[in-house]
Amino acid sequence: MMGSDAQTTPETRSQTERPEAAIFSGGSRRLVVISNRVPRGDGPPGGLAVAMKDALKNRDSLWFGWSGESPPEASDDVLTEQRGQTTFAVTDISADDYAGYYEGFANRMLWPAFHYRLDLSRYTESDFEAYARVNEQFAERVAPFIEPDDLIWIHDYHLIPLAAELRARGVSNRIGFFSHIPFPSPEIFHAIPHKDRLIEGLACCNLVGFQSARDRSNFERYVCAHAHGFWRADGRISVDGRLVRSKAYPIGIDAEDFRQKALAPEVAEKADALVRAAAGRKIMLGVDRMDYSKGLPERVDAIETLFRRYPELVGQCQLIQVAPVSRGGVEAYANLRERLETAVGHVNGEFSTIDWTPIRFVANAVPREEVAAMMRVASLALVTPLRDGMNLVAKEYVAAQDPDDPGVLILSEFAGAAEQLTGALVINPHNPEEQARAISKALVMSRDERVERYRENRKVLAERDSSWWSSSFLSDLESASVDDFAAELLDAVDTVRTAE
Ligand code: GDG
Repeated sequence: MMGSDAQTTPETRSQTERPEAAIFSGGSRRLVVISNRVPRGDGPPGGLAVAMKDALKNRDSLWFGWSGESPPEASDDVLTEQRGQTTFAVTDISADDYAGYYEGFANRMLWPAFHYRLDLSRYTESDFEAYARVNEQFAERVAPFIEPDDLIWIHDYHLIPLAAELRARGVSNRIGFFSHIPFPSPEIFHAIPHKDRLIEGLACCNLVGFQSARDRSNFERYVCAHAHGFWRADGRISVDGRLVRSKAYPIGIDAEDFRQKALAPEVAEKADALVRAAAGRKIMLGVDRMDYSKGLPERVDAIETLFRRYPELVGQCQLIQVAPVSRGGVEAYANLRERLETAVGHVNGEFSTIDWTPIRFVANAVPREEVAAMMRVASLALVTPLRDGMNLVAKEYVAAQDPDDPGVLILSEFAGAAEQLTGALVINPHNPEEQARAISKALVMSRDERVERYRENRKVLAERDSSWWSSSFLSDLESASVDDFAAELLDAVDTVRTAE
């Protein structure tokens, strides 16, 4: 159903009744974060936990998500644990639901489709039912914890319908959603089964955040062309009688913290060992989850092309590719591993000498400090996904560099990071010749040019760090009701003018 500008939804009504409170609230509201995974007390903090660090600092918060347990029969219990000012609340998902929701609809259907790989998308009705059911269960279980003034921030493609489920349960708080992965072009999105449920979920949010301007534009174009949405004068989109603001918030890192990691004494030893093992050869580095979106076979093709086109480089440089296996339960990932190992074996078989192999391939995760050490000593990094929401490796590589003698970042134009890191050598990963040319250029690039490119990238890292990311998202979410208040005033003025 197409919505009208003046339509007041239950949540906008309750917010506009007390606009002063919203204007003067000053960011002290409790934050409710909802994501598939919740940081664990033991173990190192995952990517999302690191990115959320500043958002959680000095404020009360609740972080809700999956416990990591999937027994055959899951109860609807929610276990809580207080750590500092944050309450972690977790719930089980039954084994069948987990298979359908996480491995099924989220990772066999949505992940490939959102990364432009409809050819790899696999749909079953029972997967979607499990996905919908888990979103309903999450809403049912988290709703009792939500207090009237809380800001709610939902993360990622596992939980797209969640906002609609919360609204259906009377939750009228401000809800924000952030998509860590790309939002595909309208033609691709249109092909996704149950796309209307996904759009409904996003439309139930006050704010929807994307990694890049391209993703935001794809979302808005889809909604306006296929879901009866329309742009309002205030920049928001009206869809199904709801108002949603969408905006790009490219996720950042704590660059200084990563630089310190790369400089730590125990890391320096690792770095020295790597340099010694390289015996004067330049190190090219790739660090990626083993995922078909990361352009790994294409990267191996480019290395083969490199040594064919530039035979003088044979024996002079080596690719260290770290690619820890992920999502082992999904077939496309097992196929990728096989394809990759064959391709690496082929290149190594073709070009290796007694004391040199072109590609060192590591399919296991490497400790974070070692990743930092490798980044510090690598002459170039290959970050060449076929599609990527952002790609944090690109940013980490820049952060780890020696400012006086930095390495070169080779970056796919299809990573969200390419909109920001203009000092990189930007390439099309589908073209092995272009990738090989960029590598050869990086290997001989003058120190002046490397420093200049590094400074350009480093500036972006400093200006758009993880703290900027979370605070700008939350401050826009916080002012959502102010937007509604202003919009209602404008509508009221229009009504008076029309009456006159
Ligand atoms: C999603 C989006 C978006 C990798 N191998 C090892 C290791 N890593 C670390 C990297 C980096 C992280 O994992 C990967 O982050 P990415 O951003 O590259 O990719 P996704 O996992 O696909 O993340 C992505 C991100 O969400 C955030 O919004 O940027 O676009 O797809 O930090 O360093 N870390 C360790 N050992 C490894 O072997 N310790």
